[in-house]
Amino acid sequence: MRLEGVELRRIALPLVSPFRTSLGTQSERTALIVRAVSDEGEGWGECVADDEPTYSPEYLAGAADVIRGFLVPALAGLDLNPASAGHALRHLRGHPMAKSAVEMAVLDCWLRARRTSLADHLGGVRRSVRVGVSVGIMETLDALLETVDKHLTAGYARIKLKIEPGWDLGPVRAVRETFGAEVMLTVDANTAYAPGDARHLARLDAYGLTLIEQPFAPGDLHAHAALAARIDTPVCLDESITSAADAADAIRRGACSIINIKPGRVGGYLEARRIHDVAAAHGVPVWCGGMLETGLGRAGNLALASLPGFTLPGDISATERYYRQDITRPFVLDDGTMAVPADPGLGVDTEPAALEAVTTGSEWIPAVP
Ligand code: SMG
Ligand code: MG
Repeated sequence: MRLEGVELRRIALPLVSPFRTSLGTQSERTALIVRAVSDEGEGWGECVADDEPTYSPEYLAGAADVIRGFLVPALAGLDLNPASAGHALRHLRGHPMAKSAVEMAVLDCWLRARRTSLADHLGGVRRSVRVGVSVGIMETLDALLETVDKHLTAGYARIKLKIEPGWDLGPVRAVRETFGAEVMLTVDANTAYAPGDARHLARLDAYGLTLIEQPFAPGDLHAHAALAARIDTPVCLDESITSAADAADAIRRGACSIINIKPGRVGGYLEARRIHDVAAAHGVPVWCGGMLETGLGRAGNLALASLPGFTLPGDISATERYYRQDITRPFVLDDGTMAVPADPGLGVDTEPAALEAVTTGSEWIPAVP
């Protein structure tokens, strides 16, 4: 398969409600949508970088620049398949979200031409996956309880609470006491704590959490290992893990016993599968994280979450939890699960009018070395 070029679209999708984490508040999802055009057809990808380099060092304008200046030229003229595309980008350091977006579009294109679904290509074993919802930091406990109630009533299989200093023990206690011991509950700090907060975080042990996600800075595996040794709640890493090598290192050092896998953060679906394989070899459960994806990323993430090691519900919620109008068909919740797309490639199409309506800019990047 030969790449002819890539159409890069910038989109802005309003969120149904603002999403506050320890990193800041988001009220719309801006993203880059990649359409790869080849001699065998086209494929779609999505870049999950944010406007600002807060969650990770990448940001959308930078990702567009890297895609235009380095990634598309590196793929030009090659005989492309999933393995050769990854190989051709390996010498370019960093920029996993930009790489993931391009790989996703190439993979979708290649799989559509071969009538194979992404789930089958990755080795998925489930037709539907259990999913959870990530609940942002709220103004009041009442607002939090009302939101959690709505999601539990909808049937979500797990609730994740965003936490930060000043919004941790109280909200967790309130949710546990209100909704009972059976609710699968986790917390995500997005690096908001310092190693000296370990004693405070250990108090979360009282609430039977399934995991605590990324309390400390991405590079501080030592602090995560020290916390893991001190508390009963399993420590899960998100921001710290950007490759299968990182995963192996973190597991070996005792810094986590669970891993959140996001294709964008780790450079694509193929590296995501490698992390799954490394974790499985160590008996470490994984789950699929979310970056407020459009339907394109949601489709791909459902395929990834159908792999056998994804034993915990992921941050893959129904479309209506994020957007009134997505750029694909809506994804719906069914008894705490979502269906894994079975059609070729991502198994979902963009809806041209919906995509056009949220496009704020576009460019054509011809594949020339
Ligand atoms: O897509 O449902 C979703 C959002 C899940 O909480 C979520 N993502 O750290 O796991 C995480 C956050 C990252 C995005 S907010 C900066
Ligand atoms: Mg996280």
